[in-house]
Amino acid sequence: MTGRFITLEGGEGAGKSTQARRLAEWLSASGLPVLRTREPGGTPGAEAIRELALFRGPWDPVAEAMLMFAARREHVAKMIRPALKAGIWVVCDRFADSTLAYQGYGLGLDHGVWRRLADLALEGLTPDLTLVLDLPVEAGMARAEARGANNRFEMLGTDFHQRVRDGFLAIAEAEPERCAVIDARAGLDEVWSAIRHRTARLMPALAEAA
Ligand code: T5A
Repeated sequence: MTGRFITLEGGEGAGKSTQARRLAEWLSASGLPVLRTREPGGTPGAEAIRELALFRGPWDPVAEAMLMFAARREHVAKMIRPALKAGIWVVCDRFADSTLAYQGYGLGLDHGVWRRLADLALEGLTPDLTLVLDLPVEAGMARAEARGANNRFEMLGTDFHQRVRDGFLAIAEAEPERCAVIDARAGLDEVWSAIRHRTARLMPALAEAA
């Protein structure tokens, strides 16, 4: 049996990394083999592209999307697909929806270009479940600032981050079967409970543990 592919999406400071860790630990404690990874990054080559994409630039929006998809292609080909094929559940902190939200909705990249890059890089790979952690922009930026270490995107203004937030909500609305919007304003435990219950729908044995 192949593994399941779960992605966490959302704006800055929404709590993706924190909840991805909890989710991976919970799945693992439920007896499932789990790989937790992140984007851009995950493999040595993709981590090198992450440095370019996040800390150099600014890039032309198409070039920036190509960098994200180059990293993603490496990640998918060398880590995600082999893991899924081996029956491992993959929990990924950001994936292709981030490119549509940030480079597309945020920076104005044509959505058709995103589609073409996604077709080329992913060859049909789609997450089984995407958890969209939704938080007002100011609250997310405050959490990200408190955590420290700004990348290039975190320093863009409120208008940009509002377009990104609206973009994630539009993506979720267009694909309600795949995407679940989680209200990330709540405390860590409440957010985790919503994530656990939604994820449990992927497998009957998990529903008992949720
Ligand atoms: N990007 C990425 C693109 O532009 N295109 C792409 O295709 C891709 C893949 C990645 C950057 O790259 C851009 C988007 C990003 O700007 P990153 O460092 O991976 O950079 O940044 P983020 O993914 O945004 O990571 P953050 O750390 O900013 O946000 P998280 O992971 O959502 O939040 P987390 O878990 O680190 O939490 C932040 C702080 O808030 C607290 C945590 O303890 C932590 O201190 N917190 C809460 N506090 C109160 N209540 C809660 N419910 C909380 N949840 C978390």
